[in-house]
Amino acid sequence: MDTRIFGEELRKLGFTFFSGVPCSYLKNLINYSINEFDYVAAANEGDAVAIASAAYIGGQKSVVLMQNSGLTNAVSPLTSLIYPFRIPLLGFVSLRGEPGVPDEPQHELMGKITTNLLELMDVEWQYLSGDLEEAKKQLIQANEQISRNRPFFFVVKKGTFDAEPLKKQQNSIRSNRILRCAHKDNQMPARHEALSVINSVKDGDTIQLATTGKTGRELYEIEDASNNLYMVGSMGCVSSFGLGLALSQPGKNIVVIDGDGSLLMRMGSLATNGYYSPNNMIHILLDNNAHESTGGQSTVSHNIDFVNIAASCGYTRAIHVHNLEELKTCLQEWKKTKVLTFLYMKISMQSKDQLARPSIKPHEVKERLERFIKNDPLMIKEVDGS
Ligand SMILES: Cc1ncc(C[n+]2csc(CCOP(=O)(O)OP(=O)(O)O)c2C)c(N)n1
Repeated sequence: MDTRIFGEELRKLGFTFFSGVPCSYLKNLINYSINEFDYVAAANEGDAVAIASAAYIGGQKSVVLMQNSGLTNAVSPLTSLIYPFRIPLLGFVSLRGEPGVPDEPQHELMGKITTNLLELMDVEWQYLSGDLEEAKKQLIQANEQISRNRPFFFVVKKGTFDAEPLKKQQNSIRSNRILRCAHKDNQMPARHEALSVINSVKDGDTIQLATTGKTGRELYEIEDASNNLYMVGSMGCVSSFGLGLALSQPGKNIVVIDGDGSLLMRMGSLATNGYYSPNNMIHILLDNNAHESTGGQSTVSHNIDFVNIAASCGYTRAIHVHNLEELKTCLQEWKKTKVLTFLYMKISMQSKDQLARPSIKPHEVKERLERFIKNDPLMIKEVDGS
């Protein structure tokens, strides 16, 4: 079918934000998205789901594009981000390895299980018709599903889209401007002390995103606020989620609070964040060299120079903070200077024995955050306590 006409149908239905990883079967639709829409080139398909999910919460109807082999990379955020938070993404997943169609051996199994996998993940799907008029009708059905807050994926067979040449892409070269490495002893505060400082600096335009595990639980205990989001699942996706929110909500200050285990799980996200460089995002890594939330098992972060890695990925500022006072100063500076900033802090491994878990459900956290973003009067009531 004509890729441009199909793309314009997507626009008419309000889909404006795209993220994904290319596949040759989807090449023409991906080229069109890059040429005509806001498109974020993710390092992997799971990051794309997190980026697009946040852009949706930020007010842009969002689309993810991926090869079916990449669906496996996206299983964690599809099952533990968009499902519990009820985020309605529109997806296009190619069907490499379609049974009966000759293809490479690495696609054979995935070709057989793609649609089953979507069903297992409670994602409604259809094969996308190659007939434009039929496909337009399918899009309308998909959009109805999205408006009911449910995700919908199209499975795309070979040759569905007509050729769409990629226009010349404007590549941005980002370079680090401020790099401050460790130069004195670290204070090694507890995580909750660092979180209390971060929380004390927030203002009415701040959105705080806390990574999976005890980081979210401790932030919740310090203060459960409408402008907080606790990732709970989709470990490693918090900064990709921050990127999607920062790009879709440039007027908000996005504070991403990460852990070493989480960041190591999806370190490709640093490259994507650095490339798109949203000025309104600060990424704070609290490194206790451990998966503390699951029993304190060591990570492999002991050897990693995260500050230099963030700098070389294009974070404008990458700073090692040695103590809580520096943490506060750097956060305040970021609010004034507003450039993509990475703060690294070593923390000790200690937390309360009886740590609460958010009693508010993930989808309620999302709905509350959406109201905060839209500055809904209902929200103002919640903040007032009235
Ligand atoms: C994909 C995935 N793998 C494993 C887990 C289990 N898990 C939850 S929190 C956590 C540890 C996170 O480590 P880190 O980011 O360093 O934070 P810390 O617990 O030290 O605060 C793990 C392994 C998970 N939720 N998701």
